[in-house]
Amino acid sequence: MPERKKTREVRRIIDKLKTGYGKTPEDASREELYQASAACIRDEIMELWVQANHKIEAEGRKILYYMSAEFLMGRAFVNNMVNLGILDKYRTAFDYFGLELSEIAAQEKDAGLGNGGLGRLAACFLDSLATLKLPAVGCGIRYEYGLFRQKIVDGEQVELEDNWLEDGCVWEIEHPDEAVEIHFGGEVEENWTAQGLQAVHKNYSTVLAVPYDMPVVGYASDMPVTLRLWSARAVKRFDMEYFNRGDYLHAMEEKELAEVISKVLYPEDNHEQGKQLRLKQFYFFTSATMQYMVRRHKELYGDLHTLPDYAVVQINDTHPTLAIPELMRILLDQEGFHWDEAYDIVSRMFHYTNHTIMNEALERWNEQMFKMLLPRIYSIVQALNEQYCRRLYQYYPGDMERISRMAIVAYGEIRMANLCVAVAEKVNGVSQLHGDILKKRLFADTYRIHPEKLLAITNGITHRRWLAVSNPGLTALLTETLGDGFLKDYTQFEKLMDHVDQEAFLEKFAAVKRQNKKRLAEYVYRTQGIVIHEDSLFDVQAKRLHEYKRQLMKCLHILCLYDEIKAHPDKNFQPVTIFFAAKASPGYIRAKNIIRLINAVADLVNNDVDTKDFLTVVFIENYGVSSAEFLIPAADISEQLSTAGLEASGTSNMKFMMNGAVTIGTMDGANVEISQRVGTENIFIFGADETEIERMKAYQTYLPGELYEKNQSVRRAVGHLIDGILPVASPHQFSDLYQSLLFGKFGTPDPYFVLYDLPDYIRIFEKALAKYTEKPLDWYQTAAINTAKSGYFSSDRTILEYNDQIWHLTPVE
Ligand code: 26W
Repeated sequence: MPERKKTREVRRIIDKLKTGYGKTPEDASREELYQASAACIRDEIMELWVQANHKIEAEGRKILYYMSAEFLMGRAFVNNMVNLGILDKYRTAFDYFGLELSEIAAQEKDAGLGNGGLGRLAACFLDSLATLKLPAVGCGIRYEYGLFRQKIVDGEQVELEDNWLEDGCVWEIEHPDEAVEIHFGGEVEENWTAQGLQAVHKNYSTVLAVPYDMPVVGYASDMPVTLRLWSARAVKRFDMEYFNRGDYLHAMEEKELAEVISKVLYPEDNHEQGKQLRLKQFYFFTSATMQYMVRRHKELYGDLHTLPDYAVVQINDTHPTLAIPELMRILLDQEGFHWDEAYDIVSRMFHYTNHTIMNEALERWNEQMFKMLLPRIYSIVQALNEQYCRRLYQYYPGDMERISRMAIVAYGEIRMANLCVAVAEKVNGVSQLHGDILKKRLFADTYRIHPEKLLAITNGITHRRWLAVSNPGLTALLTETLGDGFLKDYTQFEKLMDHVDQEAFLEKFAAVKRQNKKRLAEYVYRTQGIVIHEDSLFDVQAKRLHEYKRQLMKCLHILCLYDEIKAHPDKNFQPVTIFFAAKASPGYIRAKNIIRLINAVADLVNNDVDTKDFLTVVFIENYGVSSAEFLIPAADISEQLSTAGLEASGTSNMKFMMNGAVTIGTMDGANVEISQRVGTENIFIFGADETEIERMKAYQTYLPGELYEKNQSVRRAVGHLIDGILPVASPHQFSDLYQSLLFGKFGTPDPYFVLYDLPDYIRIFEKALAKYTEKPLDWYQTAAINTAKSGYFSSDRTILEYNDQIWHLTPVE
């Protein structure tokens, strides 16, 4: 038995258990041990947090308001310990109690307050802001329910509630004293006064916004930033008048109606529905944030004319756009500013990041609904629109078509991207290719007038969470090889290039990968009861389910492999395990059917005696930050299959690369930049590029029917969708997918070009597989080069670029 020392951490945890839970370590549950130790860690953070905020205020620093409808934070426990540099101390403490750190960490529920890339990016940014000591506050909604939990039942996705606050959240601090009022509905009365036209908002209903603050600790930094999430609360918790009359239901009604606003995250990604409750959510948190920003500035500096010197707002996609007219409203109606004066302030504070060019994702609100719900904001948006169109007329005299295309309000709709582009000082895309597409397509009309407004800042990921927390094995190897400087300084990843020619190093690199594959296999067995071959090649596609991401193409590829193996029953193939992890939006019928297909394909190949030794397909349930932490470090191949031009950046591509997976991908989003950095010999690029796709669209030269006729293996694979070979109850289950590939919709062929790219994908996969099988050392060299070149994709680099080009904050030392 090793000697067990009663360290400072052990004593603190015992103390917390006693004071907080009335328990001793012997009778405490794991949940209570988690709560108590998290509370100890929180105490350490509080010291830093209080000091940092004090310093920012005392020194009069400019701060960033990073506004986002989503923050996909995941768990904070291990991440906080890594960033504070106290992980080993607590590991030793858990040793003392005879517990594994991972068991305790698993007690925490993921903060899953986001759908996918956009929400996770916001979380990575906060880590980097804190690490770089830039003063910032993330502002969003404290959804009571995060993104649904996913179960697969009989091959189909079933959505369960994600009650992440069930056991409370140790990291958040409620500030009821800082609650603000949010006003909905009613009408606007305009009166002429000595000061000019005054708008008065009347007969509105009020909801309270109560802030909850969470510290986000940076790596080796004494300056945590704040994540401020707003929760909706009724003004009257309970209507006594109704209650006294015995009308109990009515007494609760108002409360329920108010609190539904922050009840649940919309499970939509890259698809906008224009629902009224969603508009309420967005006005709710933008209004609360603007009121908070104005109040804070007045308290600290008195005069609102200096606001742009002390505050800058980044709008994460269009969801927080209402912050713009809301700040106008506050300045005009509450602070007595004239329009021009107010506009001058507002026009110097906002910057907008676009994350998608998909038409169906662009936010537009029905004008009537908008006017009913937000009458005062509506009149301000109208005025902004008039001013903007008048300005446009000077640049494009008489070109009414172009002006109505650029207008904020037109055809009974309010277009949020146009509002952002009209008012924001900078508008950025999230990869170089995406930035180019914004300039030449989506915002081309603006680019011609204001070329300096548009820029591209390539996304990044925090290498603390996506390496130090999720891949301790590789982190240890890098630390042993390079020292631990790379955790703070992303440029040091590059030093790994000096080692990628050494066989001994590559052996160690491979051993780490094997270890991570073993860990994933255990996870899959523990959570889903599935046994996988640990020494097969691990091929992973993990991302939201969307047609443009082409999980369907990967399914067809598996069916091709299946046919190939069946055709050669005596041949030996390299065993491959193919992992899918994806949530589909509950209303996205075709996406859900693709999940059904993946599971049918899995049933087919996993149970066929000829194929099951060579081919395994696994659908990982409930993809989220925590499952990604198991999945990504174990991948040999990273699948990035989007139709060129449609994935704005992608960020999982960066996470996989950093963890030593080799990418198979199209020339899309940040894949382009990954390929430039690793060199074409260290990535497997396939398929049509963006120009080729555009050409096919313009000249209508994509003829899937012909490709289908020409290519025998493609024909066979596509045929399997309807030939009854797949084990599903209805023979028509996948007819819709079959139709979509061959005939598209309304006479336009499949806009995702699946059958166009499939043959090239089959070819490149074979090439990758051959390298893995025949030249393992070369393979691991390629994998290590991917890690070595991944420093550029640290969100530290991204944040430094935002700061240089947009925010101009100074670090707090
Ligand atoms: C429901 C409406 C809606 C529309 C768009 C919800 C969410 C969105 C997001 C903008 C979708 C999204 O997450 N986009 C992804 O953003 C990532 C971070 O920049 C990029 O890496 C991905 O390529 C992009 O799809």
